[in-house]
Amino acid sequence: MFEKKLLQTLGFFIKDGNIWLGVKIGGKEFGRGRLNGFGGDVNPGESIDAGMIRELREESGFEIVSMEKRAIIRFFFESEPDKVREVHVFWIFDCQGEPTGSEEMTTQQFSLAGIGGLFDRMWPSDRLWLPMFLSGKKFQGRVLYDNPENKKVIDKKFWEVESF
Ligand code: 6OG
Repeated sequence: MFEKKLLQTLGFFIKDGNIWLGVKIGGKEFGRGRLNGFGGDVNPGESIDAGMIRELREESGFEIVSMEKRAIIRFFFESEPDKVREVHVFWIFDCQGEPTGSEEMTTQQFSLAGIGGLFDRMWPSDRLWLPMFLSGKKFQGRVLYDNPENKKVIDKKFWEVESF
């Protein structure tokens, strides 16, 4: 079994044809400089939903009004064989407040129509599952990378689910 399971959230706020993304500028080295949705580790004793709400507030300043879980993706790295990152991915429909960003993340909105042009700035497996996410499907998946520095996708599998 995997000795270390990191339970994490990842949320994409999508409204009026735009998607809000952040660039990690501080915090842990993992994923720094990449465009990504917002999220992070779920705290001990915290629900996954509450973790998502807190992370978006902390990283972007937005307060979630409505959201839905759409995917659970387990990310593995060959270089860390005993570790799995179980990432719960949310579609965020509506938020209140202003995007302030934070010391850890910048907050920017992009046209959803141009998402294909952003894949080069994201984690390399995002182009494999983000279109499925954006089409509104519910799914689970697993992705195996070589290591967090090189970020080469070795294997991947995604399958639709009715519910979680
Ligand atoms: P911190 O460890 O910085 O939060 N995350 C990933 N997102 C994508 N798109 N691809 C991955 O492939 C990911 N692994 C983790 C979960 C990490 C944040 O990054 C997400 C969290 O939102 C490896 O606290």
